[in-house]
Amino acid sequence: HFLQNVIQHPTFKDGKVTVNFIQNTPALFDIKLPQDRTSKVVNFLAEVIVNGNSDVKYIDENKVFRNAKVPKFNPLEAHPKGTKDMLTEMGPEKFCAWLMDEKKIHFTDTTMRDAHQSLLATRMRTYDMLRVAESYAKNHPNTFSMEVWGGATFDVCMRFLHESPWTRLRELRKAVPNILFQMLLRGSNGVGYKAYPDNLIEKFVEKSWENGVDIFRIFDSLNWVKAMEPSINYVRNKTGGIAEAALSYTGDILDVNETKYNLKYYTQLAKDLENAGAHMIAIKDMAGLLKPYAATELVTALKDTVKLPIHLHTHDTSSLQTAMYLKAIEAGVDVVDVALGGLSGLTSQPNFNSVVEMMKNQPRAHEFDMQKLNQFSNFWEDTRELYYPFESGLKSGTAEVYGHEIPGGQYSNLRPQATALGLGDRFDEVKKMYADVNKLFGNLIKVTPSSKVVGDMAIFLVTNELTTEDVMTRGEEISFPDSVISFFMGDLGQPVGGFPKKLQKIILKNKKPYKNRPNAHLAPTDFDKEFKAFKKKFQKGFTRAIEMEDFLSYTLYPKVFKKAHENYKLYGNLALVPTKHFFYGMKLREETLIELEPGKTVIIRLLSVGIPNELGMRTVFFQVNGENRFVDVLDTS
Ligand code: 3PY
Ligand code: ZN
Repeated sequence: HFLQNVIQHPTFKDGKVTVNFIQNTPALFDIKLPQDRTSKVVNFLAEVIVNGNSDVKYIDENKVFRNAKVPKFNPLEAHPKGTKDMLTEMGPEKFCAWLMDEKKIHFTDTTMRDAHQSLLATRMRTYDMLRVAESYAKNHPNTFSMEVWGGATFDVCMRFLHESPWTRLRELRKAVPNILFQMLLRGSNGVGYKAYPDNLIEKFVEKSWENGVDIFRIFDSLNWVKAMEPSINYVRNKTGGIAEAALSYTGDILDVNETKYNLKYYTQLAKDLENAGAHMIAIKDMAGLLKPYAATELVTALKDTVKLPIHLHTHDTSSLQTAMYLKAIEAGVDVVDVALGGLSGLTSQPNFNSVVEMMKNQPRAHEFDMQKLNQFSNFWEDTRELYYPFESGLKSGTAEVYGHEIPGGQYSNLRPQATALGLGDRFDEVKKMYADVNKLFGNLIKVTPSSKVVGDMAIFLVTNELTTEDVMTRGEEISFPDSVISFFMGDLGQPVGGFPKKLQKIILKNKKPYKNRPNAHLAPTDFDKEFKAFKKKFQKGFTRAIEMEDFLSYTLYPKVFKKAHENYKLYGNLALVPTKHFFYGMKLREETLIELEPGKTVIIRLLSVGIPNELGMRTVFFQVNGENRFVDVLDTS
């Protein structure tokens, strides 16, 4: 807008600009923002039509999208009772006791969180989720839980989709009041990549519960119980929800040479988490390394060790994980994580629809209306097409995962990260280096954020043509990535068995590492003072009262929040724009329907796009609810 003021100014047009032009022309800063919601959204569409959505790096002009059909449901009928109602009635302890008594296998649907995080770089928009949420809740109220929040969705939602994660949660909760909602919480790292002050995590947990989260899957990227304990306590003390503590699985317990992450290690960890107050235990197999026969051993041993329900999570990167589920179900696991067919498999979770079929007519079968469940799979299969630029490129299952151990949620991110750095053709080397770095670092639990440290180091070494031997022999001369230095300082906590001492010295040079909780080094958030300052700074752009939730988004991701806020002021609530038009703009004579609020819909039709004038401006003509409108946009190509 500033630029538009400059190029439209008579002095500029007449070519009489002097060095003091900007300084002496306050009118340039008189930025007129469109005030009404319709103008804002029209401006956004015009921008994407002319310049594209900057998040979309490649467009297939011939792509034809199918219309994803929402399975039928009755909007006037009340929601059938589900697990959320049961938790409200029973409270967490009784609810967990009920679950352990259940003979049938239960299912968590990860479609709206981990599935798209792992297949589509977390780009699934609230718009598509809300299209089916109510229908799903009414058709399949016997689903144990839906994972809809946390992990990478929190920041990606603001960063790339220009949405508020809190609004997403609230809207979904309204559409699904009957089924438990689940989130992934990175313990002391919240939904971020570093440690945060304890009282900030406490507030975050409290607000997540208030806005709709019921089950908190809490993990630590190094399986450090000390880092999970506070979050377990916050869930117990500040919410009526379920504290599900996760043991992140790595290696292979059946390998006789495995001395670190063996069965004894995991059973002890589960015991420690039970003692720390967990209501449930999750086996978090983030890379899909748990093999079928290992699952028999692990689930049986955990069932013998703790008196809590066991919830199993995996990624089907190897394509073996349905077999693994079969073994785990036979061994008595209580709940398994699955994704609706159209967003399942590969780096995502095993196929919900097929696992239900696998169990049919068996003692632990759980009845689902398969025709309906398959319609939901089809909905996601069709909707997924809209996200084609974000597909990871993995075409089939790969046994390579047992070597590199890259988590499913990281895989779909690592390739674009490597491509952006010019390593697109060298992804094989990156994967191999990932395994080498893990070995160099002493064989870590690798899950966000420790997995990011390993990934950063792998990319760094490949980019700089270095090997792990070079690190050991001439590491003094190397400036390592910040995330790696911070990790060896102790900023993510202490790994199992400690840091390799010699390497730690090489990486830290003269810095002194520490061993206590990273949070002990952080000043608590001063909510009174900081929230006040935040309100003062940001209230102006909001059309509603600013909330603690906004402050939490800002505190976790200040830069991302600021940008999202600027964007909001310019374009309003972009979560309302249909996905096709959000990512790809509109074609001539195409129409889009935007429901600004229930009962207030605008129909926008693209009439024409002018050629650039001498200043590079293009005029985009629309018909908005029958009236002509035009918007001038600077063509930046
Ligand atoms: C996340 O932390 O986002 C994960 O999905 C870890 O597996
Ligand atoms: Zn996962």
